[in-house]
Amino acid sequence: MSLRNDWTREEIQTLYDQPFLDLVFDAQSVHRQHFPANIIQVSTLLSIKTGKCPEDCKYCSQSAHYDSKLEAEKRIAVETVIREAQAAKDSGSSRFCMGAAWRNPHERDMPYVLEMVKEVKALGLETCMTLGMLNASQAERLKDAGLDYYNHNLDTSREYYSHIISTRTFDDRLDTLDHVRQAGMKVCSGGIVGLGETRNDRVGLLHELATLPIHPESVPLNLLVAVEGTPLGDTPQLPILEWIKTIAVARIIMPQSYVRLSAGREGLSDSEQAMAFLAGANSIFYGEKLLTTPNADSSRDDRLFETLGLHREAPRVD
Ligand code: SAM
Ligand code: DTB
Ligand code: SF4
Repeated sequence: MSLRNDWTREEIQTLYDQPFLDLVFDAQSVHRQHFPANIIQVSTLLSIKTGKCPEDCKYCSQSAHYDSKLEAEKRIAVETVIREAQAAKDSGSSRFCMGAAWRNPHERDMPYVLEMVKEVKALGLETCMTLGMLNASQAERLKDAGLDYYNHNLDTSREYYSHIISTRTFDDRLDTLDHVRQAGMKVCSGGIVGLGETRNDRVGLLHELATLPIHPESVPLNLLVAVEGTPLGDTPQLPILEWIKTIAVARIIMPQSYVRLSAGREGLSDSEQAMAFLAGANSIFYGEKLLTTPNADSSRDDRLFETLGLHREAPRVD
């Protein structure tokens, strides 16, 4: 199947409406046309500046608007980041993703993040950052320092966006993605399911991602981690099969993108994760913590890889 950027919402809806086994079978078939079977890309996350974020994302433990009991931390030292990155490499991760709870990086933060990119890259890891909105010049400087990927999620449909975040717009997100592309970096962009959105919003999110001029190379699909103290702290869990369907549809409409099982893996059984891989997911976040919430246990992930006969992808560094 060739790459398409003209998917309609109706076509995406129709994919969701197929019998579950047909959908998962098609997704795995598409997956095998574009990727080697049984290879999973593994990323490790680190929060380089935690909490007190001025944005009001209703799901987030780090927003200053809510009382999530999270302990805020100032920027952590570059040496600490490098130590963590080396440990991530030693445990088999190919990409190191550094996240900051900023609306956007200030100019005074740029030397700090640029140095970090250079040093993490020098370890032979792929580099990724998620720092909020970027202007064109910041994107270019990150690219020049050696940043491979920039993570900036669309998170939900355009229509539902203002129900979840009021301090920025959906178009602000698209502008940053455009700056990242123009600078020549790879795009990591996906979303969250289980925010209380409808199926139609999930269709809308996938439609926005799959009709970008170039598909994001990496599509993280997060299952809401309901954090106490945030407005979504009591949200009932989305049925897991709906999440698996979302993965399968993403795999079919963006066949060359890595689809990442992101937040929310901690509570899933081995069989549920195996089904997500069958539906075409081929990437995970590995390590004890995501940014601020617990992740699936590393030794459990190692056993799961062993049981399923999955192998880690090596870093793809130039
Ligand atoms: N501040 C930056 C931003 O929002 O772009 C980067 C960090 S932010 C934590 C990165 C992504 O993590 C969000 O876009 C969202 O998709 C995901 N995320 C944050 N909190 C989450 C939660 N409680 N459950 C699931 N995903 C979450
Ligand atoms: C993404 O889509 N998910 C990651 C990464 N990109 C930065 C973050 C998940 C955060 C989950 C909540 C937390 O640990 O704070
Ligand atoms: Fe801030 Fe990002 Fe959390 Fe939103 S998701 S509150 S922008 S850290």
